[in-house]
Amino acid sequence: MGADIWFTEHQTPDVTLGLRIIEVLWQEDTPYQHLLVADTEAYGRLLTLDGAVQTTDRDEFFYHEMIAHVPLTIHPHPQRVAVVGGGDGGVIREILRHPGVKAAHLVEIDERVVAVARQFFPELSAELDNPRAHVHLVDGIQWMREQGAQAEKLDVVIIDSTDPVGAATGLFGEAFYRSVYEALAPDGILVAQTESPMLQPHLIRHAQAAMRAVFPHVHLYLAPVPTYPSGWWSFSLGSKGPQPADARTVSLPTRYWTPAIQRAAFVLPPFVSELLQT
Ligand code: AG3
Repeated sequence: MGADIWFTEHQTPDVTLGLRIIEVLWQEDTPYQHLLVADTEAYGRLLTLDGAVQTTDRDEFFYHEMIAHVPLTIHPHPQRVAVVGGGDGGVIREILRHPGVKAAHLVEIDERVVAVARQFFPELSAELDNPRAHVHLVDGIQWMREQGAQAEKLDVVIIDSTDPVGAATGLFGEAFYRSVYEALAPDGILVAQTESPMLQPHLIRHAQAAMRAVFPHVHLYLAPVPTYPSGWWSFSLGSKGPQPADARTVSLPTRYWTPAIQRAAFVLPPFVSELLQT
């Protein structure tokens, strides 16, 4: 039994997650947020930003596999992919498992997240040095606006943001989704993490409505992420054409994602589908 030191995330004013800490390895205030790395008894190494769990060594695969492989198999032939946020590199790692992908862009505003991930999360960040990965340490909102004017369009855009507070709020709105739409090729697909159906239903409703104002096809899918608020997470998918039912069956070295899990993830319980009716 370890020392009695706990990390506590105040997920809502009324709900917390507590993880027993073995050792705090790093803490700093970056220009954007408070960053902490610690080893925990239950979930291994932990990364938090402004007190919110971003990832742990033991449960990162649920989230990174489900945010990456779902759009990459629904798209018929993804070659150019961009991730906004996700400075830890976990989504890039999953994207690069698809041999057809020629370029995976990471657009992260906080260079300290990338640096700390390289130091403390070698398995997550290893693929950032892959020649197919391109790291841009800039504001994703601005970068996406500029992409619309580029001749080469993106096939898949993945928003791996923090919660919609502070700087990340703009990543959940109609204006940003419109710039993603402009940056996407004709078959393009957007996926964004959209928080917990149990604890943030209003946020899902808001993000889905904003996406529907821009994309002709909008879907929601669900997956467990044990250390995130309520342990159950949502992803919103906007598509210019390809549909979840068209997903290619590919074989990948995964621990949670499979083609059957993916099909099941789009089956929504009634209280969640009700959220989507405006
Ligand atoms: N980005 C989504 C984190 C949201 C978690 N929210 C919370 N704990 N309150 C994770 C980044 C992983 N690449």
